[in-house]
Amino acid sequence: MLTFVAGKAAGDGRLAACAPQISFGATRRLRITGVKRENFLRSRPDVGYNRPMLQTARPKKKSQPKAPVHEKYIEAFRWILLTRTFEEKLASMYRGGRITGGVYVGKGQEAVSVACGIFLQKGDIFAPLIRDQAGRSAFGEPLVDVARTYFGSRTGPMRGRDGNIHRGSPRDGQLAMISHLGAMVSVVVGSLMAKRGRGEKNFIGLTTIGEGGMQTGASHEGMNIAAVEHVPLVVVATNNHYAYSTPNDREFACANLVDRARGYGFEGYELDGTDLAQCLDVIGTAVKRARAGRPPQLVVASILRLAGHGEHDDFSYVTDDIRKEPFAIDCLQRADAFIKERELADAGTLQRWREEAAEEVENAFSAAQKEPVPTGEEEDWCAISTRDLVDAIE
Ligand SMILES: Cc1ncc(C[n+]2csc(CCOP(=O)(O)OP(=O)(O)O)c2C)c(N)n1
Ligand SMILES: [Mg+2]
Repeated sequence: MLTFVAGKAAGDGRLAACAPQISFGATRRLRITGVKRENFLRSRPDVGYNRPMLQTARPKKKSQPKAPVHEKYIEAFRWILLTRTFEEKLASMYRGGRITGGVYVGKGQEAVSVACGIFLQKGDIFAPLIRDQAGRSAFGEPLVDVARTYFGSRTGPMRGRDGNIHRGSPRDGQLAMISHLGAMVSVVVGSLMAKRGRGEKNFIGLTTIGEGGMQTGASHEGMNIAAVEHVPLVVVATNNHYAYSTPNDREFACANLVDRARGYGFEGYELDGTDLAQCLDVIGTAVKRARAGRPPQLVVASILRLAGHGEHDDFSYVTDDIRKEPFAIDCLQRADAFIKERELADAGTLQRWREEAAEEVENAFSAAQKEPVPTGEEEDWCAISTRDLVDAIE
């Protein structure tokens, strides 16, 4: 089994460093023996937070032509912009007491997420998690349906029965997430097996998971059965360095999560999730390979969660040192700088995109706010039945 490791993109945002610089060969392996467990990752210069990512990109010479920009770069950037604008508004409404229940945002994670949704086609299955608004939007979820879910509108996809993020649209291939971490992997595997059994062709499934969720028994079982059944699955794991307030060194002891790909029978890739170009290249490649019948694909992205676990969490446990790490760069700011540097859009166009995003967000919230919530007497509420959901599985 080959393991692919994408190199770390150059910090100056050059695409040359982000184009598919995928080196074929085994990832570096570390044998750690006789090391005191407590905080041992922090004390080692070559693992955990301190481990430099593999640098496979060659320094760009002045005479080299600039690599072409990924054809989906601008589209992806605009989904990120829309998501950030939407979630900032959502967070401010939560703080103003206008949202009931929790609010969870994907700040810093949008470049990875958008790349998860943007390559999927009709007939594919997407099982997103709580930080995947960018991917959900890129795969076709109307923003008004998100606003409807948060406001409990009976017109929304969950008919006002879900408070925030467990919404889905099975008919469109977007599954509603199960809260129990890791559970979605086997749900997607089962859905893919069902599609295969029905004789469908050319479909794939993509699910996302956090580095914390990767440590659950359910995720190990799901990954194993995916490889055993050789289903066309892509698992995109985002290591945002925390599960709630638990840091990496209390979550796992292996040197690198992508090394697990080989153990499961997956093909594995590692990427810098702050770099939109690299996210598009690496996740786009994984999607293509799954569709082409390769073994299941594992992509491990590195970023820092730039918000609390939810809006109730001030994430004061994230130290200043960690906030200065390269993986703490904001993917939106980095993409904005890249667009300016490459002159992909001028300042006026960027401003227009921001205004259009703000308008779309306003429209979604104002439409959803006017809609009625469910009323107990009128609703035929069934806790476990799906018969009254707007979007039943056909
Ligand atoms: C099996 C299980 N245990 C605990 C939880 C509670 N929980 C919800 S999110 C979360 C942290 C998840 O961390 P990670 O997987 O790294 O994703 P992130 O929130 O960082 O995106 C926890 C512990 C859960 N939902 N399921
Ligand atoms: Mg995490």
